[in-house]
Amino acid sequence: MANPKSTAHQDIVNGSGGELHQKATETTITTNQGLAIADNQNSLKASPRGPVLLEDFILREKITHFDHERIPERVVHARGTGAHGFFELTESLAEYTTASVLTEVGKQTPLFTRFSTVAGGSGSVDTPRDVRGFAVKMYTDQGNWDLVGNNIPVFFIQDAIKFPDLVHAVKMEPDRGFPQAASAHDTFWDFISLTPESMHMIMWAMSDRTLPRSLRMIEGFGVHSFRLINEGGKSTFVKFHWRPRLGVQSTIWDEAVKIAGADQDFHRRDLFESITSGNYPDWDLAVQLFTQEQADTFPFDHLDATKLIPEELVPLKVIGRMVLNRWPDNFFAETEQVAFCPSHVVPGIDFSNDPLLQGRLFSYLDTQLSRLGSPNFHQIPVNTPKCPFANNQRDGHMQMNQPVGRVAYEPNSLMPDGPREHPKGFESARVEEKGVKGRIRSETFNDHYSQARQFYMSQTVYEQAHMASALVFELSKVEHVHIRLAIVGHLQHIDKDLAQRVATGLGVRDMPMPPIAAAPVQEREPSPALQTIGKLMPTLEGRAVGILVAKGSDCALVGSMVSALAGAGASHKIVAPHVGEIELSDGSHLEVQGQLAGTPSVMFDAVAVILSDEAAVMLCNEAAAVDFVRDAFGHLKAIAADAGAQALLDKAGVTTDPGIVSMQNIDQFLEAAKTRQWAREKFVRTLA
Ligand code: HDE
Repeated sequence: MANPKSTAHQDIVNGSGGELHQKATETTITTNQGLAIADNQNSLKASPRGPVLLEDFILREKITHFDHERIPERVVHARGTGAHGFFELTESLAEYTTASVLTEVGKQTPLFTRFSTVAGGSGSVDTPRDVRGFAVKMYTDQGNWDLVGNNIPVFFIQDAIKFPDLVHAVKMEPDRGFPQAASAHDTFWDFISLTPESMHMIMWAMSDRTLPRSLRMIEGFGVHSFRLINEGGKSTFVKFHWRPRLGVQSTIWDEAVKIAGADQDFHRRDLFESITSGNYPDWDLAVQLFTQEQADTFPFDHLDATKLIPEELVPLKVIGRMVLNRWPDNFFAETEQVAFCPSHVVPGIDFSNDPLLQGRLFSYLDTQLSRLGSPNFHQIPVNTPKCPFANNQRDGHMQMNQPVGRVAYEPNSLMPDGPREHPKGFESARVEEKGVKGRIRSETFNDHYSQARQFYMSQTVYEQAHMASALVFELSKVEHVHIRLAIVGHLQHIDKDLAQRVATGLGVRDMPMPPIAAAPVQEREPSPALQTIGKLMPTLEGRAVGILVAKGSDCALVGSMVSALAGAGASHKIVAPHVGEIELSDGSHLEVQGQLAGTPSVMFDAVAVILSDEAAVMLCNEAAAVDFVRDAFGHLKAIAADAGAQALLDKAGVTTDPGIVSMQNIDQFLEAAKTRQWAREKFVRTLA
C-alpha cells in the first residue's frame, strides 16, 4: 500500500512553475530550520516494520517542540479569554493628569483586555461562582498602562502578605486535589472565618455578581485608589470603573450550574461570537476623583481595599469608552502570553499607599518571569509597547533584539544619540511620609462590617434571598461544624435576619456568639448602585432567545417571532429535536441551529415554544424538551408559546404569570424578556 503523503510533499516532488524541487515555498511544511519536509506521516525506520532511528531529527524536532508547548498557567486567574479593541477619551482630565490617554479627547488608544475567573485552572469551566478578572492593557503613546481590575470593587484582604494564604485556601485542597474552581470547601471558609476583613468581599462573592450572564455584562473596577498627577505636580486620588453599556446581568445559581454542564466555554464562546459577528461589546470608563481633604472626611480609609467609595459620596464621571472589536489571531500567543502588571503606568498616573496595591506592584512582574520564562517578555508582540522604547537592558533568555554598537550603559560619551532621561518622564507624587516603621495594620482599617452590612441592606429582597441561599450552599459543603458556626457568628454583625436565615438553612440550633468586632458596626444609607438587579438594562440587545420548534410548527408564527427579535436587537437560535432542517406547517424547511438535548434553555435569556399539537404531545415524552421549558420557567425567564405547545408547558409544570405570553402578543413577550420574573421565584424554589 502506498504511504499517505502530504500536499506539500506533492508540491515539492512535482515542482511548480519550474522551481527547483527542493526549495520550500510559503505553503511548504518545513523544519524550524527551513528544511522542506518530504514526508510528515512516517518516522524514519530501520526497515518497514523495524525500530525507529535516533537519526530521525525531523521526528525529534517535532516531538521536542510539542513536549514543551505548555507554559505554567497563571497561579490565579488561569482561566481567561481576551480581545483587542480601543479606548476613546470623551472628556479630558487635563486638570488632573498629564497622561495623554486621559487628556486628548477623541484619541483612540489600542488595547488588549483579558477577562478571567480566579480560582480554577486554565481548563476549568467559565461559570463557577467566582470573581471575574478584568485586566486592560492600553498601548498609549507614553508607554503601556495596565489597569488590572476585577468585576467587584473590593477585595478579601487588606495586606498583600495575606495573598498566598487566601489563594492557598481557595484553590483545590492540596491533599486531595479538589474542588476545582469552587470556594465551597473547608479550607476557604476556614480562612475566611478567621479573617473578618473579608466580610465585605464575601457579601459581593455570595451575590449574583459572581454569576455573570456574559463577560459583556460585567463591571470592572480598578479597586485601589490610584493617583493622578497634573502638570503642576498636584495629585488627586482616583478610582477607575468600567461600566458595560449592555448593563449588568447575572444568571441565577441553578442556571449557572447547568450552563457549566451544557457549555463549559459559555463566556468565552459568547465573547467570541459577539465580536466575530460585529456586535462589539463596549464599556464606559468612569472615574471617582477626590482629594486628600475629602478622603479625610470619609467614614472609612480609602487605602483599605476592603472598602469602596459609594457613588452617593463621590459621583462617577464618565470620561471615555472601550470597545472590543478584534478577536485575537492566536489564543496562546496573545491571551495566554499577555502579561499584566499594575506597575505598568504612564506619566501622570501613580499609586496610592494601599498596602494591597503596593504588594501587587512586586508580584506581577515577578510572576511573569516564572510564567513566561524570561525578563524579555515585553518582546512578545502582545506585550510590546506601541511607542518607541529604548534602554540599556541586554541579553537574557529568548532575546529577540539585536542591539548594535559598543555602548550598553548610561551615562556615556561614546553614544551621544543613545537613550537618555526625559524631563517629562515618569515621576512619583511628592508625598511626605512620617510615622513609626513597623509591621502595623492601621487602626483606620478596623471596621470590617459596616460596608458589608451596607451592601446587604442595599440589595432587593430577591438578591438578599440569593445571598442567604448561596451562603447556605457554600457552608453546607463545609465539613467542619465550627467553621460554619464561625461564619454565622460574623453574619450577625452584618444582619441578624441574614444570620438567622443561614443558621436555619444549615440546621444550626443554637445561634453562636458573634466575634468581638474591632470597630463598632455603623449604619450607612443603602446604596442602590450596589445592586445587580438595579443595573439590569431593559433591552434585548446582546441577548439571545431560543425558539423550540419541531415538524409541523406554524411557519407564520416562527417568521413573526424571528423578525420581532431581530427588530429588538436580540439574536435567536432555532432549536429542534434534530439538526439539519425542520419541515414547518406550510411544507417549507427551516434550518436548525441547535439540537434539543445539546441546546438547553439555560443558553438563552428567554424562549419561544412553537409546536403543533402532535409534536407537543410527542415531546412530552422527551426529557430534554420538558427540561427546556421547565428550566426556562424555573430560571424566571419569559416564555412565549402557541396553543399547540400548551401540552408541553403543562407537562413542565408551567403556571400562568406575566412572563408566560401567548404567541399572539409578541410585543408583551419582548418586554417580559428584558428582565426576569422575580416574583415567580418563590413558587419555583425554596430560598433561605
Ligand atoms: Fe492579582 N495576580 N493579585 N489581583 N490579578 C495575578 O499575575 C496578586 C488582586 C488580577 O488576565 C497574577 O499575571 C497579589 C486584586 C487579575 O493576566 C499574580 C494580590 C485584583 C489578574 C497576582 C492580588 C487582582 C491577576 C497571577 C494581592 C483586582 C489576571 C498571574 C496583593 C484589583 C490578569 C499574573 C490576567 C493575576 C498577584 C490581588 C486582579 C500572581 C499578590 C486586588 C485581573 O501576580
